[in-house]
Amino acid sequence: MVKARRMVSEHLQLVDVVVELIDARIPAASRNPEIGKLIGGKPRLILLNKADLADPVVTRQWLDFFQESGDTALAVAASDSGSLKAVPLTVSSLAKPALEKWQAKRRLPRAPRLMIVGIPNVGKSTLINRLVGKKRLTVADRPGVTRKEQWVRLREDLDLLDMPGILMPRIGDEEVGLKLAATGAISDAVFSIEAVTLYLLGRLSNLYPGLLCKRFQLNNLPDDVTNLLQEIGIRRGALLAGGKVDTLRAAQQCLDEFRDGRIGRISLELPNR
Ligand SMILES: Nc1nc2c(ncn2[C@@H]2O[C@H](COP(=O)(O)OP(=O)(O)OP(=O)(O)O)[C@@H](O)[C@H]2O)c(=O)[nH]1
Ligand SMILES: [Mg+2]
Repeated sequence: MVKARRMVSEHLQLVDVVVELIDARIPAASRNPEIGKLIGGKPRLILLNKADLADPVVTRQWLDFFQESGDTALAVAASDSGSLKAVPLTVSSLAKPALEKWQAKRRLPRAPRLMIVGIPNVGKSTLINRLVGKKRLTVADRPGVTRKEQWVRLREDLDLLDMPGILMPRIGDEEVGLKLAATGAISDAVFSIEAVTLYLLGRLSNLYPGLLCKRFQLNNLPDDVTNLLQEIGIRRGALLAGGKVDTLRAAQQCLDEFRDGRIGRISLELPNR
């Protein structure tokens, strides 16, 4: 992590704009609290990625929140090129002051340079692949796949530096850790699958009870999450010999359905809460 941080600060001087990729479902937990300090006065574009999986109403609230804080933010789905249309233009406009300074000094124009930073599994490689227009980097549904940085000529008017999945948020707060585990940003080995799913079910019971009932065909929600997981296990046929619910299998199933967006478009965090 220290090495990754050093890499960011060493490359920072090479770029005009930092694109901070965060997860639209957990915009606070998926940010590194030190990012501001790390990039200093460098212009920054915040991309709320995986917006296709997040609650559009809540994403709108987050965009307003960032705008009110003086940040430039866009909601995107790196997997969908159409949603990325505004990115190059926004990067160029953020890079403009730096490029004007450059041109005044050297009398030569140059393309804006950008760097993407974000936590593991947030979609950095997917974003680059889409921007470049063809598959070039390994994308995997597993944190920590990218190991080495590399330059990518995105197009004539944009140069991009790919960085490894670098900035982990501080997981001193257990709830932050559980949110990151639920969305797949940290390895399933850190928290038990059951603990993550029970946390998730608690959150969904509060925020999206209707979606839960619909997905798992429940008339009403059981009064606690352990019972809810039992119900889900029965409905999904996650049973042990003898008919008892296999809670691990039920939990994994439920988590997979959440991560794939099958329960619905869900945001686990609201601004200012
Ligand atoms: N639904 C959805 N899935 C996405 C989106 N962006 C990325 N993914 C998926 O998220 C997973 C991780 O994407 P990567 O691009 O490998 O993430 P990364 O940030 O490069 O990950 P590391 O290299 O491990 O740090 C993959 O399964 C992608 O298909 C998105 O906008 N929407
Ligand atoms: Mg990657």
